[in-house]
Amino acid sequence: MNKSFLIVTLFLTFLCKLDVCAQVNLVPNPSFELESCEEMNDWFENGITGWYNVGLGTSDIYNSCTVDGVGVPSNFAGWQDARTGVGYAGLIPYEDLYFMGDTGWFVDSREYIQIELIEPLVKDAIYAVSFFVSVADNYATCFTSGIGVYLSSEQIDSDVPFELFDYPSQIYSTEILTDSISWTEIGGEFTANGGEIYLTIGCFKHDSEIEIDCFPDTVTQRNAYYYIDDVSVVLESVNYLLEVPNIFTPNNDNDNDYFEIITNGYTGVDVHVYNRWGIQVFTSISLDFKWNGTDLSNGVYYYTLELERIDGSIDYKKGYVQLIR
Ligand SMILES: [Ca+2]
Ligand SMILES: [Ca+2]
Ligand SMILES: [Ca+2]
Repeated sequence: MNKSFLIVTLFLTFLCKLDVCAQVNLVPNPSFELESCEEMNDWFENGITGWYNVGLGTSDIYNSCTVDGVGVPSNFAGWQDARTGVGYAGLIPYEDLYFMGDTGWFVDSREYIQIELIEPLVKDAIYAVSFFVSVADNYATCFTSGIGVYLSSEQIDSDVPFELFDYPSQIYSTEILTDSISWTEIGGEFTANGGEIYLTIGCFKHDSEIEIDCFPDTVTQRNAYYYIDDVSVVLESVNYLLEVPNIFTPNNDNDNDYFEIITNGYTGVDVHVYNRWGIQVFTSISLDFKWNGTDLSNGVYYYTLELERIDGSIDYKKGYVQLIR
């Protein structure tokens, strides 16, 4: 009996309309702005709204309300207007042999900044990911390629100062970045595995894997330094998937024992199941619902499904499911 199990499969690909989801940036505070100038003092301890330093790096935040070395447009690292707003970030994606107190010398020195996205990425959905950089030319003695974005479901962190995170950045610059006058966009498309909710910016490649170009007489402290502004993660398309069985066999043989659905791209459901007299026998608002038919008799039951898409619109499906013990 179980071998006769049939599945009704509905595959949908939905391209976002501009007015529906193309404008939603999943990065909160994408432009590194402050709620108040006092927030600046909290950067190294707790971060600013949304953003924080990773591990023991000392990435920087700049804002026009501060003149103390980290102002905008003029600051210790160089001179740059914000691309939008009045604030931006800055970090070292590459540094060779950084000496810090008595803790020693480091190769592959890196700094990173991180933020938690507004919502996790959806499996198999395609996102446009981008951010802008500009060389901080008072501080940098080198230009590099390799600075990029790593999207992960787990938060990444380290107790080792300036440790390189050896993760595969999904979006990164293959070009060496040299522009200190304007902002250069680093961007691309990313197909999500699903569940990514942390976005980290920095260089995730070893020195040997990136292009580095330093000023000729730079010997002791070779480092690149880039300002960063306007980080964006925007949904472009989703592969919506819905599989609903038309039969289930709750006899505890681990084969089709539940009425349940397989979905992708949906954020919520409202399911109702009725018997032949129109009496509701089951309901749930969990996408992971599993109904074993309780103690109901064999027969045909009627279901309705309302599924909420990630953009908030609703798909409706109704049909019959057969219960056979
Ligand atoms: Ca900004
Ligand atoms: Ca500049
Ligand atoms: Ca079964």
